[in-house]
Amino acid sequence: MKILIIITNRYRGPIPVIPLGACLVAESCDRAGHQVHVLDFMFEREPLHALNSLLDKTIPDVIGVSVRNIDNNDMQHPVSFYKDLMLLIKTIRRKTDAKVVLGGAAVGVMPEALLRFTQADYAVLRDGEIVFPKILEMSLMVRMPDNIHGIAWIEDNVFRIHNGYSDRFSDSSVVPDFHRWIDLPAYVSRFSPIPIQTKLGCHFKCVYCTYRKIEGEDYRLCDPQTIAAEIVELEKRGVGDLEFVDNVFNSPYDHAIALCDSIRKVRTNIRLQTVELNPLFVDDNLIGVMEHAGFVGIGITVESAADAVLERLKKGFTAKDVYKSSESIARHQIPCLWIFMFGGPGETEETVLETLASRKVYKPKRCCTFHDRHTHLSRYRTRKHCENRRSLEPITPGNARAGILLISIS
Ligand code: B12
Ligand code: SF4
Repeated sequence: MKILIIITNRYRGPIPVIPLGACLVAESCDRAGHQVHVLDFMFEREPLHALNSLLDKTIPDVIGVSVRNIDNNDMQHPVSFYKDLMLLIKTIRRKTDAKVVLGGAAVGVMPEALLRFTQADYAVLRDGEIVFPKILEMSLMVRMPDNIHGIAWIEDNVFRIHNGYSDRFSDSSVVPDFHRWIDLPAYVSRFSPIPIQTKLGCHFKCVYCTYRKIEGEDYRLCDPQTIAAEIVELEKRGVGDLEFVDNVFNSPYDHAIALCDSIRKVRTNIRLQTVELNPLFVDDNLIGVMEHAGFVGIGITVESAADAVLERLKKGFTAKDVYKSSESIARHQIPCLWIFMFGGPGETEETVLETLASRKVYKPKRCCTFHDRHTHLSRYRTRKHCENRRSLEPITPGNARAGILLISIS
């Protein structure tokens, strides 16, 4: 079959993210014997024009639409990306009878709303490289078979869903040959590291998190040696920077240790990074093996160092764990990005001050605060509490409503 995969993401903040998932889907369709074309909107000046010209030349049987972001998650300057899908779908419908299948992280978060909004034929909730080729197998797609897990559709105005997860790491590749599908140099020249995923699933229950909806609660782990072998291949192809995009890098702890050991053994020079450490599983052993594996930067999202807030956010760790992890990190050389979020449930003047006091242990060299213009927490003036920092925007009285994000580098 002729397949077109459209990568709709054009957002470039903080970096233009390399579309790992959509490329994995393209490659698995190719392996299944389909004729695959990828249209990446990221660097297209006029994306709809590019789509129109393509559809003038060739009519695909099925069009997969990859949707990563619903919005920009920015309360001060909100942008809704999903609205752009309307014109895209209209263009497709005007030019072709192709079935339209939505996929991507956004679809895992809100499949019904996106199906209803776009009127697409099907939504793939996750694991696209396994699920999408199965949909293609039913060439006419007259009805959905019961044995495909991870799809949804609207039938007689009723939302239908087949939940469930696939064993993604069993036989499909972990890193696609990006050059075949996208303009990789254009991404790399804008400081985008190559993304790699070593696990799916998270058993924590943080109240604000969508990741379990996308990936599930049960862990699905990739064999550490497979990842190490992929990294060797990537280095041969000239890759310099790689980022682990796991929901939490260091849980399960044993998997993270085994992974770092495997990477250390293959002696790569690739610069590794992750911003997804959980303080509960940070100790000297972990940071040591990460340094030996080639990590040049890490990030830890603790949100708060006050028990009253951590408990209400259901983070699954305590302020004591935050302190313990910061002591371990401070004993090593690796630069660490500390990410806090103020204004969550249970936040008071005392809890803000408690969290800011933790800087004495992790000793930030620089701090930036991003905050909602109208948050009443503004009066706590994080600026006053950070030493040697460059504050992007001081928090001033009178610019208040809900959340402040504090990012510090130690
Ligand atoms: C790692 C990550 C980041 C990293 C990316 C680092 C990097 N080098 O890639 C950083 C921190 C930079 C980042 C930034 C942002 N992120 Co982010 N990120 C993630 C995270 C944790 C993993 C994404 C990932 O790479 N997954 C691995 C790949 C393999 O999976 P995938 O892309 O989803 O693809 C699979 C399926 O979706 C499907 N699929 C994908 N395409 C297609 C196409 C078809 C046709 C089909 C059938 C299937 C299909 O199959 C694929 C393979 O199984 C997700 C949450 C999550 N658990 O998914 C959030 C997530 C995607 N991010 C999100 C957001 C909002 C953002 C930001 C806008 C935040 C901000 N304001 O800065 C930016 C946007 C960046 C950009 N330029 O687009 C949201 C998107 C949903 C929403 N609410 O809008 C998510 C879901 C988290 C959340 N808040 O809910 N992010
Ligand atoms: S640990 Fe991370 S991925 Fe897991 S539920 Fe909490 S925020 Fe989500």
